[in-house]
Amino acid sequence: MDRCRFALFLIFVASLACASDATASAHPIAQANDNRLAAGELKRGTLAVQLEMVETTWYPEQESGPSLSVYAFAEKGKPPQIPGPLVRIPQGTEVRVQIHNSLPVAMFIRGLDSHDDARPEPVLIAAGATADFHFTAQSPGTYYYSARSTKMSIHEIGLLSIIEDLPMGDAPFDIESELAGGFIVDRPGAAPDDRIFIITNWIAGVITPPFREEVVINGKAWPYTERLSYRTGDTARWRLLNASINDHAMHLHGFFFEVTSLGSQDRDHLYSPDQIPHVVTQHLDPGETTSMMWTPDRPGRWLLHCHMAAHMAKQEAWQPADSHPAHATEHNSDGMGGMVLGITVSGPSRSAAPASGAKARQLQLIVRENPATRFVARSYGLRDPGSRSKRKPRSSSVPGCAPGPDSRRAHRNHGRQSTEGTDRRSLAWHRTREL
Ligand SMILES: [Cu+2]
Repeated sequence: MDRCRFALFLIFVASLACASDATASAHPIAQANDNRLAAGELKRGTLAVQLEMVETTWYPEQESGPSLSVYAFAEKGKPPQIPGPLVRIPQGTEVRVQIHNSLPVAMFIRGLDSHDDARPEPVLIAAGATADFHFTAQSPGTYYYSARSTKMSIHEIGLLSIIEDLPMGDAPFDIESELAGGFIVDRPGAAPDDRIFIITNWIAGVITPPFREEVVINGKAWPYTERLSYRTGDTARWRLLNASINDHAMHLHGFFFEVTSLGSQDRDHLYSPDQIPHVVTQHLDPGETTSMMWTPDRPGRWLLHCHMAAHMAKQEAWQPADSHPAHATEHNSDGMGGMVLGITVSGPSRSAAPASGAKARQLQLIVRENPATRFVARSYGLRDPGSRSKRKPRSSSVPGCAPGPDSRRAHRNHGRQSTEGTDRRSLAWHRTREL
C-alpha cells in the first residue's frame, strides 16, 4: 500500500472509531452476564430486586469490536446486563421485584410469577412507568423473565407460521431481543453448584432485508463466549435457557449427558431418575429450557454448541463488509461463531476401554419434515430404538433459514428440496471444526 492510500485507510479507520465511540457514549455499555451472581437482596425469606429497562450499547463479541444498540435489563444503580440480572431464590421465598420502564415504548413483562398451576397474563408497563411484582416462588425449576412490546411470548413468536404477517414490526426481533433474564427456583437447601447459560438471538431483516443475526450465549458470541474448565470425574450441571425465537439443537462433543429437566417460561418438568434421557443432543423449541448433567471421563478440548449450521457460523452480515477489517480477518480464520462454548477437561483419563465383545447398537436416522414456521424449515434427528425416552425424536441438525419478504418461497423450497447436499456440508463442518 503506498503512503497516500495508507493515509486514506487510516482516516477511514479513524472515522469508524469515532462513529463507534459516538454510539457508545450515548447509552450505558451492557455487561455480559455469566449468571454466577444473583441480583437483589435476600433477607429473612424475602428477595427484593429493583430492575430498569434501558437502552444500551452492546458488544456481542470483543469489547472493542462491533456494537449494537439494544434494550436491556439493569439492576438499579448498576450497568445493564445481557442477559438480564439473574433472579435466583429457594422455593418458598417471597419475591418483590420492581421494574421501571425507561424505554420509549410500553413493554409486556412475562415470567415474574409464582409458577404455580395458573397460567399468568403478561403485565404491561407503560413508557416511563413502574410496576411491582409480588409473589411466592412455588415450584422449583429453570425459568426466565422477559419483556417485549408485543403481548406474544417468545415461544409464540418463534412458532409463527410462514404465512403469518408480523404486525408487531421488527422491534421484538432486534432491539428488544436481549430483554430476558434467568429466573431459577432451587429446591430448599439445594446448593446452586450449577452454571446457567441463556441463549438470545438478535435478528434484523425479519420484515425488511437484509437478514442479519447475532446469536449468543450469556451475551457473547464465539470465540468470546466463556471458556469452561473441568477435571475428569467432575460433575457438570448446566441449565440451558432458550430465550430466543429459534429452535436450537444443543450438542455436546465427546460425552453423553443426562437431561434432568425440560420446561418453558411458565412450567418445568423435572425427570424422575428412571425417566432421565441420555443423549448427546437436546433440541430446544423457542422459549424452552433444560437442565443437564454430565461427567467428563477423558481429558481434552470439547465443545457445547448449537448443531444448526447458521448458529455456529461466523456471522458476517450484521456489520458492513468494509468495517473493522482486522477484526473480520482474525475471526474468519476459524470460521466459527455464535452458539459455541469451549470446554477444557484436564486430569487422567477415567474412561473404561471399550469391551471387545460389545454389541453394536443400531440407530435409526430419521429425516422428517415438521410444520414449517417462519424461522425453521424442517428437522431431522437420530433415534435409538432401545432408548427409554418417550420423547419423540427431534432435530439434531437443522440448517438455518433466513426469514424476510422472500421467506415463504425460501421455506417452502427448503421443505421440498433434497437434504443431501446441505446435510453433507453440515456433517463435514462438524467433523472439521472440533477443537
Ligand atoms: Cu441454534
